[in-house]
Amino acid sequence: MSDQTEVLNASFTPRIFSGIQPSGNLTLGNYLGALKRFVQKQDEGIETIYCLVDMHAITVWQDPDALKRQTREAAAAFLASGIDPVKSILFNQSQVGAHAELGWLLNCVARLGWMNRMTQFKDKAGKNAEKASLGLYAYPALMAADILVYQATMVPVGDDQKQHVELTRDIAAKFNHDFGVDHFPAPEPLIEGAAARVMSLRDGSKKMSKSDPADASRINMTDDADTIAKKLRKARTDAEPLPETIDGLAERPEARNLVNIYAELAEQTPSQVVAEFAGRGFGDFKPALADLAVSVLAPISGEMKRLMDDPAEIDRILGQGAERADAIARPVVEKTRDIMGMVRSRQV
Ligand code: AQP
Repeated sequence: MSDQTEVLNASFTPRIFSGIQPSGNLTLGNYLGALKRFVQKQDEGIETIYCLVDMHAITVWQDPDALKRQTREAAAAFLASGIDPVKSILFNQSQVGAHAELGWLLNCVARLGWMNRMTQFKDKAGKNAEKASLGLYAYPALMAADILVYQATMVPVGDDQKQHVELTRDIAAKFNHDFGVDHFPAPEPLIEGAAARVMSLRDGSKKMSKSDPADASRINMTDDADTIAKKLRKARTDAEPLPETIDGLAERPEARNLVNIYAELAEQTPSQVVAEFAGRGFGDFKPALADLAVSVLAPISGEMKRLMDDPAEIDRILGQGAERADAIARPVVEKTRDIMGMVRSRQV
């Protein structure tokens, strides 16, 4: 962090914001890259705000009934992973209108050239960019609003989201500069751990993603023990045994991915994992990894099922979280409008 950023951020309450799209089954990538970190941060005594970003999910088509189910299921995944809705604020984005409102204001600050550099749009829109929604293109400005509407100073994310958090800093800096204020902090991406980018089980060059059409490419947080074992058994690897040191994994993306997953699940470093399995083949390693993954995920998926039996309770938690989130976000949006010169005379 530069000295200037440090001075700026020191004038804001330390606050963490992050979100996950309820656009399908949450994956082991979401768990290791995001949820597990969210729980650690919650327990570090910093204010933590976590959001199911349903307005991001609809940047690609979502069946309305499925979106509701996925939102509740994602909330259940947060709670089952250890998010305490008293310690943390947990809600879905669309229930706090300030996100969309600040999103528009920031659309008018962000530059087209910045958006054109965003790799996620290129990946998701693919060759058919003309047919992609305008929302998919503007997604990073809404993400900036999600973070800045809480004046959040830290954003725990997987490695794939780093570019979006950097863009958020650019938008915040341009706003502060254009209006001569220190209204927004420069949020820091927190990217930690061996599994900051969990890769697809079928292709070590692609990240594990909940919207990958191939279910075998990922482990879903709700997969049962047999499914997890089967997916890992079939995971693409090479024929070599595991090397003596992690340097030996440099040109072996699929093997490296499985070692990183093992390390993160076992709370070890990749070097420790390689030292334990050195010289052994995947016939030994994959079943050990499957047992470990099941031991971590089975209690979480069991608790998710229990929570999903009472969707009204999940809705109550999200509603209460939205109230608390709105109390922080509303004054920030109002101040933003004041700074930008919009008349505010309505009595509320
Ligand atoms: N494979 C991954 N490895 C590590 N972290 C990951 N995250 C997602 N996939 C991995 C982290 O999870 C958080 C929420 O991401 P998201 O679901 O909102 O969006 P995404 O990054 O676009 O994830 P998906 O699974 O690929 O979603 P779809 O398929 O709907 O686009 C973020 O912190 C992300 O880094």
